Amino acid sequence: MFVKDETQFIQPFGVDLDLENGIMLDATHRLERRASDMLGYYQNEEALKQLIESEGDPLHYEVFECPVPEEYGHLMYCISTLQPGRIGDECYMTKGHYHTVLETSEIYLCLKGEGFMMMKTPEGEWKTEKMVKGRMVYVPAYWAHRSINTGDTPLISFCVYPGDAGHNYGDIIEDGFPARVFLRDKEIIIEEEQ
Ligand code: PAN
Ligand code: ZN
Repeated sequence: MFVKDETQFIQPFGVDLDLENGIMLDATHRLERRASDMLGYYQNEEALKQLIESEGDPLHYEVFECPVPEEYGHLMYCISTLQPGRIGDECYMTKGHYHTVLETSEIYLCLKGEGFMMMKTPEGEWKTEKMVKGRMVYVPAYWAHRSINTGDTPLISFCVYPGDAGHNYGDIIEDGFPARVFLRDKEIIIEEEQ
């Protein structure tokens, strides 16, 4: 048999995407992150708590996925839709993560909206890449990544990464990223942490 142990044999399939609204129509998994899931991530925690109280814990971002074996050789893919808004004057962002298997990369194709991909290495080097409709960002192996929405519409991306990559959120909860993105007087400001 030509099939190896570490990689399941599955049937080919197709998936319909609503590119306008950032929805994967046949998605079997929809991961939802609300404002309360973001406690501890923003600089102005008080502003986040106020938002949760006054707006009833609004949706922050969602990820649509189809099940593919989480194994070497397969490719995970998803649509990630990040709402627009500010906590204080810090732009809405995803939690961000390293891949558990650090030597795995990811492609983000931006379908709508605008913002940044914030990336950092375990040694603290950091880099931002502009995300805008039609632009692709390559997140190389070893780089933690977080999307940030600087616009006033949802930031929608299609992502592809190795099936065995996994997600490590713990290191970001502990150390954060070296820089944050703010919108002040309509100007985007990328500020390094002290
Ligand atoms: C993406 C992200 C998605 C949500 O699918 O998981 O945009 O962001 P957080 O994982 O930071 O909450 C990806 O990078 N997968 O590897
Ligand atoms: Zn990733």
